[in-house]
Parts: sequence; C-alpha cells; structure tokens
Amino acid sequence: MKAIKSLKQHAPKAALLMAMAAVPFMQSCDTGAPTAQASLLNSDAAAKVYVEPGKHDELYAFLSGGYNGQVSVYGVPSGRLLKIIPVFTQHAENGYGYSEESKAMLNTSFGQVPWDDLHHPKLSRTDGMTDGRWLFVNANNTPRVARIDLKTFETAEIIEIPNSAGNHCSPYPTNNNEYVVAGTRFSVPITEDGSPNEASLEEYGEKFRGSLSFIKVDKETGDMNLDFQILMPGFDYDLANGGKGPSNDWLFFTTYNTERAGTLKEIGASQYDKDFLAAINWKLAEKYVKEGKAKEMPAHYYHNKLDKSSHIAKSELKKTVRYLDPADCPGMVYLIPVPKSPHGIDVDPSGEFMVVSGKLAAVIPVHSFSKMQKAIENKDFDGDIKGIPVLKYESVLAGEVKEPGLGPLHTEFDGKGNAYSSMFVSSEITKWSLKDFTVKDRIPVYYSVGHLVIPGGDTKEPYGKYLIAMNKITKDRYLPTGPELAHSAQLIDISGEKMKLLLDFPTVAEPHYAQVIPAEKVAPNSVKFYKLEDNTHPHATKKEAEARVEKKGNVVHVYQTAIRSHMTPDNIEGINVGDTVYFHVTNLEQDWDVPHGFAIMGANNAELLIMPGATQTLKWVPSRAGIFPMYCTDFCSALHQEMQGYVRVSPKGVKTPVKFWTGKQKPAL
Ligand code: K7E
Ligand code: CUA
Repeated sequence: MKAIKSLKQHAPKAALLMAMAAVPFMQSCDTGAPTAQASLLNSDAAAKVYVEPGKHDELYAFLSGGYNGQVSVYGVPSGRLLKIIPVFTQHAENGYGYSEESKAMLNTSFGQVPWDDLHHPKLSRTDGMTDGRWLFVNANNTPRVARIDLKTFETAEIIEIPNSAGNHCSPYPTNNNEYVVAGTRFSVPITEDGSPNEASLEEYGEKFRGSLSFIKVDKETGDMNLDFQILMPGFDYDLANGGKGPSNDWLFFTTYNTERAGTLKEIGASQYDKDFLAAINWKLAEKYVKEGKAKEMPAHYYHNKLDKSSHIAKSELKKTVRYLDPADCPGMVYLIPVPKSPHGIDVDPSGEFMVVSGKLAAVIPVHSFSKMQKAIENKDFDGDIKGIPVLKYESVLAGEVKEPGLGPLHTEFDGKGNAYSSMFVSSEITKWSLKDFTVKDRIPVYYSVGHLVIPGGDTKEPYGKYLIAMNKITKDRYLPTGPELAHSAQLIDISGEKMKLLLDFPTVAEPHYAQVIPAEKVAPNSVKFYKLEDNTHPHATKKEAEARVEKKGNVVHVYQTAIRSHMTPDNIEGINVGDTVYFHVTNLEQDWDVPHGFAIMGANNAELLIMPGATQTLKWVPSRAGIFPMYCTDFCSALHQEMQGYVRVSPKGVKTPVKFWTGKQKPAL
C-alpha cells in the first residue's frame, strides 16, 4: 500500500477535470469546417480514393459497430461498405439470432442476450503479423469474446467471460494467438468458493477485484478455450496490447481508478496523480499454470460454437475456471506508474516502446521495455500493491512527447519510425518521432477522434500508407439526418512527410477500433458456397423429391427446398392454430452469391437468408386460422416474384389432413 500513499500527494483537481470534460462540446459545435477543410484536401485526393467500378479495393477494413454489436467491413481506400457481420446482436437481415440454428450463439449465463457493445476487433496473427484467418472481437456489456471466421465472414464462436464486468480491454492476441486476453473494466466481488458474487457497495475497496482472462486458441481450428484467469487488484482495467520482438512474452494493461473509488468516479478516480500500466509476463503465467499453481473455482459461463458442416450453433455450459494469484507467482505481474487515468496502451513495432495515452495528461509518456527489465533486475521498486511490485516511474520512462495536443487516446505506428496519436479533445492526429519523441506533424479531424488505425499499425511490420480516424461527433460533415448523424471515419494519407486528408465516410453505429489488412491475405480464401454433400444438418433436404411435411401432435417439421425459382413444397395444409411449425429450408443452389430468403406472413420472427448448400430453420406458431403466404425475400432470378407459396392454417381441433405439393395443382380458370 506504500506506493498508493506516495502517489496521493496531489489533491483532486475537480474543477480542472470538469473543464476538460466540457471542452469537446465547445470545440466541436462551433467549428466552421467546410472552409477549413477545403485547404486541407490535397488536389489528387479524389484520384487516390477512386476505385474504378468493377475493380477491387486494396485493403479490407473491419470496423467495430460499437453499440450496434456487429462488425462492418469496408473496402479501403474507397470507403465502400461491403458487409455487416452480425456478432453479438440479432440481425434481421439474415436471421442471425432469430433462426433456430443461430439462436444458441447468443446464449449466456443470463439467458439469450441479443445485443452488445462491440469495441475492439483484432486480427489473428502468425509470427506477429496479421494472417487473415480470424477476427477476434469483444462484447463490453455482457462479457464475451467472439471469433469471426474470415473464410465465411461469419461468427464462428462466442465465449462468455466469468468474473468480469465490462469486458473492455479485450480481445488482445499474442503474436501467434497463443492467447487472446480479456480484462475486466469494472472490478467485481470475486468469491473463490462459488458463493454469490455479492457484497455491500460500501465495501468496494476491500472486496472488489479485477480479473484478466487468458483464452487459448487452437492453432489449426481457431477454437477458443478459457485457460485461466489472473486475479488482480480492484482497479478499473481499460485497454491492453501485447509486446513484440523482445517484449513478445509480455502483455500490458492500462488501469485507472487505482484509488478504488466506488462512486462518482469522474472525480473519485482522478485523485492520484498516477495510475498504472500492468505488465504481465504471460509466458511465465502459462508456466505457473503448467506447474500446477492455478487453483480452480466454480464458475458459470457459456461457450457457443457453430458446427461447420451442419451450420448449427451449440452451447456448452462451463462450470469451473482456473486462476492465478499474483502474490503466489513472483515475476509474473508488475505495475508501472503512468499519468492518471490513461486510456490506450500501444507497443511500437520494435517491441521496445510502450506508449500510454493519458486522456487527462499533458504529455504522452513512453515507457521502455529494456529499462523495465533492468528496473525489475535491480528491484527498483516503490513498494507493492497486494504483493505486486510497483516499479519507479523514472526507472522505466524512455521519454515524454511534449505538447502532443489535448486528450490523447490511442497510438498506432507506420513502421518508418513514426507514431500517430489521436487527440480526442483537440480533434487532431499528431504524428511524432519514435527517435526523439518530438512532434512532426498534425492534422485536424472532424470531430473528437477516438481510435485511429493504420493497416498493420499494431503489428511488427505496419503496412503504413493510410490512417483511418474514427470520430465520435459528426455535426456538419454530412447532410443532416435529424438529431442523429452517422459517425464518421476519415481516411488520411500517411505516405509522405505531411498527413493528407483523403476521404470522409459514414460508419455503422460507433466504430471504436478497427483492423485493416491487405485484401490478398483474405480474399483468396473466401468461401463461395457450401457443398450440399457436406451438409450434415439433421433436417437438411438434399433433393426436391425428399421435401415433405411431418406432423406429430402439434409439432410440424417442414422439410423444404429452395432453388431458382420455386420452393418445395409450396402448398401446405394440415397445420392448426397453435402448432409449432419448423420450416427447415435447404438452399439447393451450388453457385456463388445465390442465397434464397424465406418469410411467412405474421411470423413473430425475422426472415431466413439461406446460403447455397446450407439449411436454416424458421420457427413459427400461427396464432389465427387463414391462408398464409410465404415467399423468397432475396431477388434471386427473373422469376423471383414467383418464388412463393401458401400455408393453410385451420382452427384448433379441426382435423385437416396433412398435405403438401408443388406444381401438381391444376391452374384455376
Ligand atoms: Cu478508446 Cu472502447 Cu478502445 Cu472507444 S475505446 S475510442
Ligand atoms: Cu429465391 Cu428469390
């Protein structure tokens, strides 16, 4: 506890904090953008972002959807929206989270949670470089980590994180995806005996703890597994990143509220002059676990996986989790002081510099990995917190970036010795040198930038060339659309000395972070359709001749096929009000980009969008008697409007025989 006291000398400066909090509004509302912007645009901007019709973009950008809970995929440099990948949020467009196959993907220990707040996409890595295989993303609100398969652009897996609340510093992969780590933002009471995680809110300081979760990723399949957790002091954990090169074995997490204030954190969490960067030696943690140092505690969390051949998501309830206590694991965790309330932690391509952006700090401190190692060796400690040594600020500091701007949040790198930091309050990107930490250039962004991303800018070899600023406030940048405007991203050319603004493009909900990767690492692997012969869905219908309706009691299974341009069967009788009807629709097409849709009148559900070769199921409980049209929703051919049929629903108790057909009926005159 000594370290905490020594940091306490600086009195709370509530007034200053409030003033800083108010700045973004003043800055953003009154900026006369259009005139300022004209001079910023370089004359060849249009040519640089123009991708000829029919030509492909150079890069894929995966932007998080924030409170939309999905990932959106853009082409760069054009800014074309290519796809929305549903992850934590139901997506009526394709039935994700509505179909019987996908419902389980959203299972949690709280039941089916159909929404979340997605902040951080991170691409999988091979030898420290993005490899285009998978994209890991976090759910902030109900703690979860998902893996998207970039062969199919589908969510393949979602794992819930126990002992966590506000899964924000997540998901950060190590250089070969040995682990994807996820830290809790809110500390919570963690009970090791399985008793309810409940305590008086007045006992925040004593009973609440943080947790960092280590998810193992299978090298071949990408399958995730929660291997162990590290129990940490009850701080707030904000952001993370892995080391590289010499710092390969380490992970870094920013913390705030090291004051452990339980209320009015706006002020309570800003009393100390410094918070910490937590440095974790994950290799050593792994070794401790192997040596049997991890204990086991009861837990309750879901792991949902999509079966590749049946396309059905299945949930597994997990009941225990292993954990390490840093006090029993010497050398595993250190705390490095940083200016108060830091946000982003970013490690430069060489792995030597840890850049900590403190939103309230006047400088950007850059810590040195080699100095950190020396300080550990020399036991250059300033006390400890719960058995975790606190290193001296000066012993680890490499330097400070002076006057970078106001409100630094995040930093990325171009691989040519430069760093780029986003300035939330002063709405600009600042370019500075990793050699001498001096500012080299700045460019205004509109407005209030959060994260920025450079293709590979978080890896050992950035691709450079572009930077995308993801801005929180849009105001006058687009045509007004009522009180809510789309957030905006700005594409900036960083190939030269001076940054140049190229393009504004609207985003889906609120992108926090993004990942950008050369198209050639992803595009060649893209699946074009699913092979019908590989479809192991138990309710698949692989031939029209096998299409049928089966009724047992009040449960009806419709084994239906879809092919241009009819569904089989398209006339169905024998269903009663209150029956539970499952339409298992198999798309018989074996061709690229020919999904069929399925919808039925009055269904309290979404549509289905069935990919070629796949089977999807819509559950329907008719609530009234009558004739119910069903149809294909995706304009699949010239005769798409003919791709339709009828279901007859008889009143309860009326014995209408089960009958079904396609094309047998005589045309009415
Ligand atoms: Cu800065 Cu959630 Cu990474 Cu938003 S976070 S900006
Ligand atoms: Cu099938 Cu429209």
